[in-house]
Amino acid sequence: DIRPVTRALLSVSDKTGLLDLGRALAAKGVELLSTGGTAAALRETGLDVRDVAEVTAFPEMMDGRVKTLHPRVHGGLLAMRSDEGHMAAAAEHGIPMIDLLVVNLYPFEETVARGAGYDEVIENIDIGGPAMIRAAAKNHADVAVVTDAADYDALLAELEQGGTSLPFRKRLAQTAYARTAQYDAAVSTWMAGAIGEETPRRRALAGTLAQPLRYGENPHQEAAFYRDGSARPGVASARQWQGKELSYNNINDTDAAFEAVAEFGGNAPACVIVKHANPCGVARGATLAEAYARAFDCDRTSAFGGIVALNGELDEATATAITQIFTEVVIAPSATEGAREVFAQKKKLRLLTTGGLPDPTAPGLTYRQVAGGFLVQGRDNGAVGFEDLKVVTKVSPSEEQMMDMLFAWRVAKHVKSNAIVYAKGQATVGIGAGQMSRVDSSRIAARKAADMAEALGLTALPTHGAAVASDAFFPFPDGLLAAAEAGASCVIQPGGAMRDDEVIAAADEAGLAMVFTGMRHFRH
Ligand code: 93A
Repeated sequence: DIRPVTRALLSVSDKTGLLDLGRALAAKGVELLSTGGTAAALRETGLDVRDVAEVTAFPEMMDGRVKTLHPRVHGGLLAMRSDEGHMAAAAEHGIPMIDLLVVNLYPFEETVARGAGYDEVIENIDIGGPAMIRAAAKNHADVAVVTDAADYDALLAELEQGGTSLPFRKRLAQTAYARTAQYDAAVSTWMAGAIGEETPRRRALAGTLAQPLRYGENPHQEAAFYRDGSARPGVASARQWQGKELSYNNINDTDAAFEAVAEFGGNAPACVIVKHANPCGVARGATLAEAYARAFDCDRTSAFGGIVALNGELDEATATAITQIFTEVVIAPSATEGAREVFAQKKKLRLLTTGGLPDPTAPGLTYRQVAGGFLVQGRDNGAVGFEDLKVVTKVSPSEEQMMDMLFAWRVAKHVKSNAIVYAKGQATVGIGAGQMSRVDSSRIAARKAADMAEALGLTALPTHGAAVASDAFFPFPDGLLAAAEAGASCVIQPGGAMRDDEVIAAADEAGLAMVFTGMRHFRH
């Protein structure tokens, strides 16, 4: 199953490694066919190249939109060498056999990434390249197709043995189809954004490999990180200034932290500390350093080895405070030189800057895999403001309570369900995450608040007078009563339970103020 290569077609936008490859092929006596720019580059080094235009007897036309889309090209890629009929047709129509195809596509993803306009992006949709790649990959029984410069060396090694082997051609074909699938998915994703139609119902799933990861959630799991080409500021597009390579869990946690901090906009300092994809401390402050200190105070134990997300420029004072304990990753829109110098002392600490904050209300899609399929949904971009809150109790909340309730609510959106969040003075004081029962989450949040009081030597429980948020409605009064017992003074929750009346009555009885958001924030 070794196939010698007598003729190769090279058509590449990214000309990395092209000249070495061309020289090596020519040295083995391979005839080189090429399109305009590729042919010119090869000729410049003195290589003999035949223009595809000569083979097709058509010039490249329409600004290059039609170069290789011709039976003399596609016949040479698709003809089964073992089929007499195919070979007779090729002979009759003067179709030369192409044994090797080397193509990389118009840089569509890069063009989108640098913010090019609609028409320029459209012009960078490659048509002839994917058509040839798919043809050659289908016919891998006879033809080798290389779509990744990283495979040039392996190709030359195969040719040393007189030709390409079938297993090698199969692997190349599989890589080739992954590339065209990614490419079309990138086009579809970009178009969805361009026309404002980011619907989960018509979505191609694919991404571009950003980096292979050392391992996955656990060391025995293989893993890789893909970019989906979205322009959203975040961990996927961030610049890493220093520190160890990001791990799978780092990326997941950093994303959770940065998405959560973006909830507070960029106008006033805010900080989120995340552990195991859940916030363990969230706070606003007069300065970023103060916001960090207050977030840290919520749960000093869990913050150890955590991920810190900031909504503003990391400054020296905040950087210094962060380096006092072991921190895995810090992510912020930007960082001052002074802050970077402080971090430079901590070689392992990863610092990421994103250039901006994502818009929490922006549309987009999220994915989750289940056995045999994917679940796709619109991002949870729901946000409530003061005007959406409905007071349902006899007691009306004060302005300060309203602010704390909304703060707790925004945090609860980023806590795994069942989520219960206590907040006071624009800082969390107790977070209960990820329990199967809402009452358990309430109890845990209250216990965390008691731990905080002990750690900080507070005389009163920090839940005293706090706002409490629940990501979904209280089905029974028990969860709410647990919050009242812990000292909460006001409650924010979606409402809509069958027993809302009972829950409201219990709140009135306990003298609590309660508001309904009319929106739920499950996060599983
Ligand atoms: O505009 S195209 O879709 N029309 C074609 O017929 C065609 N054939 C190859 N683009 C086409 N290509 C692409 O041209 C290749 O995929 C490659 O990326 C690029 C190489 O062009 P050049 O050799 O002129 O630099």
